[in-house]
Amino acid sequence: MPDDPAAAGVAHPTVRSEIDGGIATITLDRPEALNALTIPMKTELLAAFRSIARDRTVRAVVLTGAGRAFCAGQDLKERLEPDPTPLAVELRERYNPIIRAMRALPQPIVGAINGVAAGAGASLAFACDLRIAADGASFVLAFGRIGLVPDSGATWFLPRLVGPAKAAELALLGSTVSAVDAERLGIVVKVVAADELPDEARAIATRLTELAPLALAHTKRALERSWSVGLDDALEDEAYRQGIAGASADHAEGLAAFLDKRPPRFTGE
Ligand code: LHQ
Repeated sequence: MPDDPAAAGVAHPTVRSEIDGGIATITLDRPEALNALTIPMKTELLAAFRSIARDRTVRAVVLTGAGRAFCAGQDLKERLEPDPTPLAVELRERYNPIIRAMRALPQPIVGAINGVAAGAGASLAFACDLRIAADGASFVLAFGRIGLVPDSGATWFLPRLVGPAKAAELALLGSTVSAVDAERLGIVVKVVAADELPDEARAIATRLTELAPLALAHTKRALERSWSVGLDDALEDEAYRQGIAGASADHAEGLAAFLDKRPPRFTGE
């Protein structure tokens, strides 16, 4: 699959990626269809994450949607076009690489959930490291309503975010989770007024840009790994990662800044 959206024949980009002050903001940009995911859009989104992964000037990422929705999941109208890609192939070749790229990204991703996140759109939100939501946002596990199974990581993320009992309820009943309930369940860290969401998301991302990039990348990886290993392995993994972080220039800078009573200036080295 081409990495370059232009090579994929994309006339009007449906994913915007802007970098400013060490923060990459990725905006899903098909508001007329509630940012439902088409093939070009998935190609562009994957390309955006791959490009950010290589960009050492980016310290944090914000993922959001244009208009009133975060993302309505798979574009269902595209599925009705002649000869659609079989679903298993679509997932393996287009959705799963995006989820893997998000989880493998060294930089933390803040999901700024501006509106409804449905189906694979909810999965995209779950794949972020942190989420904040606008007060009108919601999460809809819409898969069952159209005879499908939760996908793009939803069955993996959901029990980890909300516990097995609530995950079963949400996945099986496909209930809509309001922003307030999402905060109560721990899916989002904060709910804010819609017009405050971009600034709030940027404020969280800015805090992340002020931390040591290497340590953040290892923290993200260690948290992820903790789900598949026992305590013994987790302890060893922490020791391994701390060995790397402890030998970094950023750790020396953190110590020096503490002693000097000044903010640290981390470089990622
Ligand atoms: C849409 C969509 C949409 C196209 C709103 N597609 N146009 C992965 C692998 C491959 C294939 C299968 O699926 C998957 C995973 C999935 O993502 S499955 C789940 C797919 N998503 C859904 O089932 C959600 C469908 N959408 C809805 O249920 C509603 O639109 C929600 C609850 C998101 C929002 O409802 P409303 O606020 O009432 O908006 P609306 O329904 O009026 O939608 C506004 C427009 O957006 C409308 O277009 P129109 O031209 O009539 O104004 C919709 O057709 C369009 N739209 N979702 N997924």
